[in-house]
Amino acid sequence: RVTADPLEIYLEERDLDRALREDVRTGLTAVPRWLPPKWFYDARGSELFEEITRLPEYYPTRAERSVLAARAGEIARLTDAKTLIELGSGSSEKTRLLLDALTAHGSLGTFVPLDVSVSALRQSTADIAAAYPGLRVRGIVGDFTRHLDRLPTGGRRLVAFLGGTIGNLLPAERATFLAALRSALERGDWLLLGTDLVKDPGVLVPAYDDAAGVTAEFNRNVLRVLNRELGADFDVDAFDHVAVWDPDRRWIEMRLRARQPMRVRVLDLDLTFAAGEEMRTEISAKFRPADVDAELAAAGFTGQARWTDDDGLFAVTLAQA
Ligand code: AVJ
Repeated sequence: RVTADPLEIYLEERDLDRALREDVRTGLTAVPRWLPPKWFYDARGSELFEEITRLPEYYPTRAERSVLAARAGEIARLTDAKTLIELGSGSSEKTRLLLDALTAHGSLGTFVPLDVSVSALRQSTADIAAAYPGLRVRGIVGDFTRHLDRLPTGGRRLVAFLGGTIGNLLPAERATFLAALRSALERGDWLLLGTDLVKDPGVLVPAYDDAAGVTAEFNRNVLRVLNRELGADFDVDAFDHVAVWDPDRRWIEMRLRARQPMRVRVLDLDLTFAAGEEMRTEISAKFRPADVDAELAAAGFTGQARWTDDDGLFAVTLAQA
């Protein structure tokens, strides 16, 4: 490698380890048990997620990409952004549409992807630095709920939070996150927010319970992470993948269901699972357009524009701080 390592590491190994232990202790001793979705994304989990985005049932990635393909030029003109920051950037694959448009528009100097997955960031920063010569690429390994104060400051920033990842936060966490993001920004900076929309459960549920079983493997991967990182002894294949639509809270809930009674040791915990016991591993909230406006307004953003794909599956909203 001739170029300098473009990653700024804010999530040190021991930091990550401490956060994982805390989450596991809190979540696995709660009733019902739960685990936060960010621990899905080790190298294997990030690959499985990329595989999910190519599944026929998983429409959000394709729908959002079609919006960005149609609107990236308009977004570049409206924002005139010098710095593009991407939260939860993963592979940054769809972000290339924004990078292309902002580069053509001529305003962009720096791209700052932030993600918890070191492996995904190493790959994406290297790929993007190679594809966009002249662009400064500064990857940040971090948690978007904790490291907003580490974002670069100054000069017409556009923060992209795509993929519907905001839906993985609980409503109260979303409000806290959006308010923190607003206060990390200067008036006039921009937020481009991707949100999946409420729709027929006949479309929603298969997107989180695909026929090929990739989402099931992705879900079970969190147990593999706990086994490897904490020396837990989960019998991973004894847990079934469950995806349910909650029409009142308007979110998809992913769970892992113990197929038989089990005893699991993790940290200093000795856990008993009953047959059929479920633990929650992710929520993925779906929005009505008015919900997005209300949540952005409550955090101090002004709505500027919203676009959806031709089938009305997914929304991309541009708001200003
Ligand atoms: C990328 C986090 C938004 O919630 O749809 C995909 C993750 N989980 N299938 C989502 C996910 C199950 C995805 N996000």
